[in-house]
Amino acid sequence: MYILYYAPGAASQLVHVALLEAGAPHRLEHVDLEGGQQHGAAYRAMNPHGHVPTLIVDGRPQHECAALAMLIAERHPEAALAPAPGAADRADYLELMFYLANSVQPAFRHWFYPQEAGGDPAAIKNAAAARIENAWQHLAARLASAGPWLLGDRYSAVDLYATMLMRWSRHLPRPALTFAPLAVLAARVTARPAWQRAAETEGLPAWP
Ligand SMILES: N[C@@H](CCC(=O)N[C@@H](CS)C(=O)NCC(=O)O)C(=O)O
Repeated sequence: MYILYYAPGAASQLVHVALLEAGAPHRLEHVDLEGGQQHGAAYRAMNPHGHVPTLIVDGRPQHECAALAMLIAERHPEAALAPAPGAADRADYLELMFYLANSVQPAFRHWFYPQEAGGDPAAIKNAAAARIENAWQHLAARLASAGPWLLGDRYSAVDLYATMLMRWSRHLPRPALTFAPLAVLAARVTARPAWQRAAETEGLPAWP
């Protein structure tokens, strides 16, 4: 039994949907981010970064949403959330997971928490929005040439991760859904039962 510490629509959503896709038994524990629960001693003892998600795996707290999605894919191969090592599309899978984790999600962190970066918050947000828009261009071009999924003909954790991040852009100057191939991808991913159930459980407003 996994235990997922989550907040609605936060980075924990990737892990929540991956657990549902895998049919993995889990319990949810809500973390009150607005109330600052993530900074309290009890939560920090599990996650010294003060972030969600935290996933308890075999009794141990683990962090980082991308790593957790990859771990779930590895522990539940029957869910087919990732190409197996040695598969032809394994390199693309790793590349895209790390691209989203290293280049795209950190730009969102700058957008939502510009004070962490130091300097002028407006300038930091502008730069973050430009980086995010650039990522949408890159992913949309990829889908246009080799869709319908980001790995081509198979759904994977990459689509899930990208869709969670696309949702985060809904109030940015250039939301992901203004790129037609990304809107198609979001529609496909959000139609899946796992996404729908997670969104309902987390109480998320309809999107897209
Ligand atoms: N690198 C972490 C970042 C997670 C993250 O930024 N979580 C946000 C919510 S999306 C959070 O916990 N924010 C509360 C805070 O920073 O106080 C991950 O990918 O899991």
